[in-house]
Amino acid sequence: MIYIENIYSQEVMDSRGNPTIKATVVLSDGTAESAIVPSGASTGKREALELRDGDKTRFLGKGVLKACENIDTTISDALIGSTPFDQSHIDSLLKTLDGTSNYSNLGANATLGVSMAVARAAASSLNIPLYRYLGGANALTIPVPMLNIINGGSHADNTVDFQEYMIMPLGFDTFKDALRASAEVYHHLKNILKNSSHITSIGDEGGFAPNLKNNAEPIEIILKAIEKAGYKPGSDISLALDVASSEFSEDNGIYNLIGEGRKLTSHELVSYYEELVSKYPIISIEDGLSEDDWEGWKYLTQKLGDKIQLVGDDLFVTNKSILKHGIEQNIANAILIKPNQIGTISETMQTVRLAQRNNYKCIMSHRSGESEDTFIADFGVALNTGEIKTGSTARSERIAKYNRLLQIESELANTEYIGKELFKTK
Ligand code: 2PG
Ligand code: MG
Repeated sequence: MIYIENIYSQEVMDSRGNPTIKATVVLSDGTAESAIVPSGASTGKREALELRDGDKTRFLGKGVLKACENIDTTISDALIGSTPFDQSHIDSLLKTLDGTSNYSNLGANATLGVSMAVARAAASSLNIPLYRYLGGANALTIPVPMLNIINGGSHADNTVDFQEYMIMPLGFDTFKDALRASAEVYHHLKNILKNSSHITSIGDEGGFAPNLKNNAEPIEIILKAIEKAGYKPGSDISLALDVASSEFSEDNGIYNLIGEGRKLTSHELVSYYEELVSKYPIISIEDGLSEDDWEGWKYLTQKLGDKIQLVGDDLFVTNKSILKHGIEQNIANAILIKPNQIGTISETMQTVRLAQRNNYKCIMSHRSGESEDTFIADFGVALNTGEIKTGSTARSERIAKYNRLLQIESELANTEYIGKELFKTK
């Protein structure tokens, strides 16, 4: 019987130059696999706890040595000897060991690193790809990418309030063609920005971060880039926004669009979205209202829920209990899936199952602080999420995931790229 023989960790670096955790799991058959945990900047209040040392003399307080120690001692002591082939058992052990609802003892960065590394080691020991191990024979859908090509908000130091302006290449038959078209749009976008004397430096997720006069201007420029690249906005390539509005909502419920120099109520912001959606081919808005504005979310869903995808990220934080409340109250119609918001692979899968049972769309997602780890590419295929958000077509930590999806598409005989049917009924 194959069992977990050793677990250890290392403090490594993420794409923003901050430390993060690499966990390694060694099995009794000699298999050794590692996983690196990502980290967010615009984090939701109710996310599982990311344990940081707080020692200002190292990495400005962001070290993760305590979380590493938790892996090397408490977690490793409890898991050594267990089978790696029962992910749900491993993850319940982690949950019980921590004893809190949000991993505030061990740190969700510690538990997720181990949870991912166990899954990877199990797949590797069986000599099957990770997506096949996690998803079985039914794992065949290559997710449609949401590519964040203009960055604003807390991912860039520019004047744009909305955090992410994404393109969704829906009108293609393969992921490969969809990605090529997206890269072409990205290059045209760069030329357009350059020719109009905007800076072409990039933000945390590889999108450009120009200073623009309002939050609609990025949309206009992206539409030009799509056309310049020879594609049709709205049929070949549609637009998606992550407003990340919790970042600019004030305690009194007012949304402060600093870049535009105006303050809006929740209802006024919804009217602004209605205007944008009627004018432009926007098919998805994420975190349109803040994580605390559930009344506003109800209104937003009434107004736009049958027209476009409304995604809860900070709102649901990949948490099945919070998602359940959202479903009961008819809030949003899609959920962003970030494993490190909830702390283990099994809990992430539970949330996806709940969403899928209730016809909420799921989008597998990276964090703004990433690494070369490609786990989410396999995970998105495994769970048939149909959509993935993992940055623009630049920066290696983003490209690593797209390249992994290219590889999966090429090695599988009967993959499905479902861009054309994703929003058919909308
Ligand atoms: C988001 C994410 C990823 P962060 O808000 O959706 O794009 O950003 O990881 O900073 O929360
Ligand atoms: Mg978000």
